[in-house]
Amino acid sequence: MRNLFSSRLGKGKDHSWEEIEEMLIQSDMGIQTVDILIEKLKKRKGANIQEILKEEILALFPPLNREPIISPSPPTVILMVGVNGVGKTTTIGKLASSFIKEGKKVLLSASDTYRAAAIEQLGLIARTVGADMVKHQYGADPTAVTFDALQSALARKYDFLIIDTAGRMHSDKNLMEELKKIKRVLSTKFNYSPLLPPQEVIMVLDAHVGQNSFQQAHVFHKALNVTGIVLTKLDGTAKGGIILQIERELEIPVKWVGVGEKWDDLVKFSPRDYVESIFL
Ligand SMILES: Nc1nc2c(ncn2[C@@H]2O[C@H](COP(=O)(O)OP(=O)(O)OP(=O)(O)O)[C@@H](O)[C@H]2O)c(=O)[nH]1
Ligand SMILES: [Mg+2]
Repeated sequence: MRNLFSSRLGKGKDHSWEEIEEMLIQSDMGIQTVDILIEKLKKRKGANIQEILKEEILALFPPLNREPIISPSPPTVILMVGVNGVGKTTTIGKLASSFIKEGKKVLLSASDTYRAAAIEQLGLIARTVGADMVKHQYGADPTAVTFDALQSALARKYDFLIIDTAGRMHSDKNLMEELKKIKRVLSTKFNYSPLLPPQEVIMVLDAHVGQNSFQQAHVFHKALNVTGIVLTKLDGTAKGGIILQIERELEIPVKWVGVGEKWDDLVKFSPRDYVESIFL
């Protein structure tokens, strides 16, 4: 993500609009956003194109609430969803670790009963960060595991319950229905808080995927009403412009970004920091 534009927008260089447009498109912002940005840039005269771009990109971010939603009565339930391999389970470890550092009690639900070794992977994370875990056998109904986990979180007074789910393509109707069922069971059977569980439906996206992430988010949001996005793997060469497109067009706040594989490699997303980082 770093140095995305500055090396190509050297001071004192002249750039055609086509060049600037191409550069913005390559950042994954989406054509619509790029068009708006180019229109705005054309209206502004000034020698320092970098500074103007920074200001205009920042101004395009909508005023969304990017703070985590916390239930007034515990537990706060976080349902993690997304396609295969994007970093859902790793992000659960990062979130659990940060909550535990704040002195909170965290329970994990091994509701990915499908992928080989998924339960062991979550179990290892739980042991490492100091969380507890509810699990069933492989092949068990993920809704049943989730049900047990929330019952247990209520009975044993956990502050957070984080639910791991199996990766699934947004185009797979049956698996999307399964997620809807998990969500429905949480909010209809466990009415313990004015904010019905799950308080957060967090969709995890991989920054390397680029434009297809927008499609994924669109479909998951329609099915589940996603409350926040985590964009992972921004430590690589990915550009992250998709953040702007998702916030503008779907109005889902990006709450965190993943910047590595260690537990503390999860940072709260801020548009200002993002804009500064792409112009380093
Ligand atoms: N570099 C980097 N790697 C990451 C980040 N987040 C996750 N990963 C890596 O991405 C890979 C997949 O992570 P998982 O957490 O297992 O992904 P998942 O979405 O749970 O995968 P499935 O359960 O199989 O759908 C692992 O190798 C992680 O270490 C990140 O922010 N940066
Ligand atoms: Mg996983």
